[in-house]
Amino acid sequence: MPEFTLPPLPYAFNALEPHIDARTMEIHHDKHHAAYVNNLNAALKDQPDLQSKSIDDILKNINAVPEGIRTAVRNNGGGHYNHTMFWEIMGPDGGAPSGALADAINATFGGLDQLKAAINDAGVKRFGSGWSWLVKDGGALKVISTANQDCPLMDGQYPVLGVDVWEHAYYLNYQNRRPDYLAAWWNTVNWDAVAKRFSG
Ligand code: MN3
Repeated sequence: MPEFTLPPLPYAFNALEPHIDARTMEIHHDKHHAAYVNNLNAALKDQPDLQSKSIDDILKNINAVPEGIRTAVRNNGGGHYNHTMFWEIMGPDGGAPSGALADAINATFGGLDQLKAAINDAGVKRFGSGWSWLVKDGGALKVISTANQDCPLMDGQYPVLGVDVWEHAYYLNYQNRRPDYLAAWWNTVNWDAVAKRFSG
């Protein structure tokens, strides 16, 4: 049967230092993300129809998942998708938004600094665990946050960029200082990858 698999991290564990430390990246990818993949496969073990779908399609139609496994698929399927995106939109080379993405950020938020402030604010205000996102909602860009591993795809929105604000994403380096982690995190954003998601 087809199974979901843990994608390899597209750079070394220490590639995002000093902003995100190697040990955090190793645990986050090899333990946390791996567990979401394993638990998703376990939840879908008797569901050949769902096994043959993409994770995107499963999340977009989360209410079509049988009730008995829906919470497990929501949490672990969301966790799989969200982390796959998270690794993709980070990288050691940084850069800045350009082209159509930069234009849309300027038109919607007034500039990159304002977008960062909105994402950071949504991330700081997310009580407990979750994510802060830049999403496409119809034709519009919006900043939202979600709880747990909920994914914007579940609400018909497309995640252009998202930052994990679970403590496991930052606790070793930043302890309880989520605002400091969020401020540093922007140094790790791979804007070319974000632009691909924006135009895709
Ligand atoms: Mn995480």
